[in-house]
Amino acid sequence: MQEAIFHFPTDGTPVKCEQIKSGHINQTYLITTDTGAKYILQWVNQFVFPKVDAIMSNMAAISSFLREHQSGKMAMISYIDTVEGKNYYDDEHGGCWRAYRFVDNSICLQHAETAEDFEESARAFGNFQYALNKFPAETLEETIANFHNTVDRYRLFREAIDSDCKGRLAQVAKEVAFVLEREEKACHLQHMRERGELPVRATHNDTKINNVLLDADTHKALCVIDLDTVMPGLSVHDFGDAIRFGASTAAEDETDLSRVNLDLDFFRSFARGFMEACPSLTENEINMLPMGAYNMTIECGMRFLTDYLNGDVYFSIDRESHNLDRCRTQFKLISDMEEHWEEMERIIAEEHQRLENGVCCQNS
Ligand code: GN1
Ligand code: MG
Repeated sequence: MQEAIFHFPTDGTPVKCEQIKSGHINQTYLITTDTGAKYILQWVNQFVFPKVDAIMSNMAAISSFLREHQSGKMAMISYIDTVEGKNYYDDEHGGCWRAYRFVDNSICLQHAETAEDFEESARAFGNFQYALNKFPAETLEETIANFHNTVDRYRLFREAIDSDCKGRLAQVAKEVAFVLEREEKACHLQHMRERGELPVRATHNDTKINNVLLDADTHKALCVIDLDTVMPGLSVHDFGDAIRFGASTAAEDETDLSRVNLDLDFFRSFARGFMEACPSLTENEINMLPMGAYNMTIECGMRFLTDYLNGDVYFSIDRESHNLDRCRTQFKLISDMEEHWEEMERIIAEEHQRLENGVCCQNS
């Protein structure tokens, strides 16, 4: 890391480096120089992201599109070129590094403390989605193949069950059955996508609240970050992943499952912010927002369980049962969603209606 930062042109000499503990894949550091300038330096996990060039070129295409088409609504992170003139530094020991200037006075929340903050993050992701409405999604590379293809996630899950390489299968029979029983509903959106019933768009695909930077004083969104998984996808997945993470009443790795529920007020706040900021959503997309939340939650739980069976090779862990704990919170959320399904649908319908009424009033 010390070697890596010196490949980037910084204002002053780097004197301090602190790790930012956020995210399960890459490693992120805050670097401060002797002049007080701050930078974010990131090590990219090439096991997860073997196509670093594809990530960087997707990002370049999106930034230039947004610069041209968006009237300065939201900033974009722009990476700094290395002193060698490349957009990342390859340390030749299997590590890729990139850097950007720290966004002044910004904060990144690990969970929303208020419904207002959550709604603001929804507006940020909704804006991002709307700004990319006319972007030719098919020109983006898939940085991770079949990332949110739930049918393929089931295939990988079954492979992990069949090989049971760590001998952990017997211990998770209940969780395995939970996933298998819900296959049809879990794959519903993928099937709609294949039938052309949902538009394939340029989407973010990792819409946790900690992927939005907020102004430290006003809590207004400044920009959306972590664009590694921007690729062709479904807007309902962007909605759903944010709900999965942000509308849960407990942390993703909470072990006391009685504390894990879907907060319906947060669900409403996010739906309001997202729909308001993204008027390009089609009727089908709006109707499928609850399904987006269901889909991302079961898929993510299945991914944690798959990784647990595979011996924790994908998500970083702090304890042996970490991925198992994470998968259990997702399944608890799913049970809660099943119980409140009609309410979730009603909230979306109400928020949609509210928006339509608002638009009518503005037009008349
Ligand atoms: C990973 O690293 P992070 O926290 O941004 C994962 C997401 C999961 C998330 C679960 C590339 O994101 O898909 O939803 O963990 N990212 C990748 O918290 O797999
Ligand atoms: Mg991420």
